[in-house]
Amino acid sequence: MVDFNLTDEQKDIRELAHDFAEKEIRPKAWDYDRDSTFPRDIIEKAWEVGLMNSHVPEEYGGPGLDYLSGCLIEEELGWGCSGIGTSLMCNGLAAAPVAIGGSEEIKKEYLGMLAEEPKLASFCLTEPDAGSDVSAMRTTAVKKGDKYVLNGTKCFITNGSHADWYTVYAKTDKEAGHRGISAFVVPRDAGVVVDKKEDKLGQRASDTAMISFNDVEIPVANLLGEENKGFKLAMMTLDRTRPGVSAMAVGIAQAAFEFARDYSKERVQFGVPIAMHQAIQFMIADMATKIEAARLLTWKSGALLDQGDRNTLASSHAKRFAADSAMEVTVDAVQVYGGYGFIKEYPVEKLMRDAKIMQLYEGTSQIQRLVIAREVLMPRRVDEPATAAA
Ligand code: COS
Repeated sequence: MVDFNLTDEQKDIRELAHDFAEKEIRPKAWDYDRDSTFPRDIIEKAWEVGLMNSHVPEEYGGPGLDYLSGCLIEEELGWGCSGIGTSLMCNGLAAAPVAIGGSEEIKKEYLGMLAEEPKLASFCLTEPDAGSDVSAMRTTAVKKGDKYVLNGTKCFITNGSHADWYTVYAKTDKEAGHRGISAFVVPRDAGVVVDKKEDKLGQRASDTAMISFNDVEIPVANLLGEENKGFKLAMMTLDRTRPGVSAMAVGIAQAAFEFARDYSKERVQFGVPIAMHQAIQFMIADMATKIEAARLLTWKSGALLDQGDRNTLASSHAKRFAADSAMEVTVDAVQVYGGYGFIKEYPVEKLMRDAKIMQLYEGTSQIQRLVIAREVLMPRRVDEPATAAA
């Protein structure tokens, strides 16, 4: 039976996240965006109130929340500021492969670290020549005795300049394509080098860095899952994190919608508030429908995980639709503001800039369409059950 009601716990966590976004994020969001300020102070507060590391299981000290609750949190943080929200949620992306593939010792050490202190972790998949095409990566991990030695460069790494540890994908068999990739946990002090911080169009409060590994040695115990099975681990991770990205896109769209709705009731043209003009009403109506539909797809993609079902198709539907809708809704919000929408003194141009990355990171809108097309055109190609603990 389909039930759109949230549990009392889910309502409470949503309220906590909304309250946090309103009181701690919103007052600083536009300044941090302008100055590209890393929100360390907000990260510490969010960690303190329990809004970080949502899916780290209780046995490793985390809150062990369900995926739908994670989506509720991400929507509210995205409503507050998606740049700051991305900084807060990035640990989830790095932690998922550890939770799925790490040994008991590795989980205790690295997931435990996130639960014990407001530490940060980054997910390192993308490279300058390997974005959508993950298999084209060039970073290598060569086994030497009881160590792996890593060499290579990763780019667009969220929280890369600040992370305490990194989940890194590297080739362990250069000839084997996607079947030659393995995943590792790499502590920062193993010798990770931060090459540069990117200057971005949007989400300017989030840190996006290029990092490199030059003969970085890590113990063989830091391998996640089996050698050469890292590609699947990455895909299973993205299945689990795309619902949260979708939720953040819904949050951006919701924020833009609220600003545009309120402004349309205040701004007078031709003798009446512009909300009285059908041209504006239809834009507001379309925004509302897109947000509602995106939220429902997002909830479904999270709820499937909570039921232990595979959600590859649902998470690509949600990510594709929510990201594209956030872009459309924020563009329309600027339109409702007219010329003022183009001015930085008004809030909506930031949201339009922030929305763009939702169509790019964690798989572009085109990659989501590719996944959807494969899933609907071909029989199911993978049969791993989802594990709600990850
Ligand atoms: N769960 C588990 N396994 C999966 C999977 C999933 N969701 N999707 C694919 N696989 C498996 C396949 O079953 C296949 O397994 P075999 O080795 O047994 O054949 C293997 O992974 C390779 O799959 P596929 O042939 O589909 O790989 P492609 O190289 O065609 O790549 C896409 C697939 C394009 C979907 C993938 O590379 C991708 O998601 N790219 C985007 C990456 C991304 O999001 N980057 C953003 C960086 S993170 S911020």
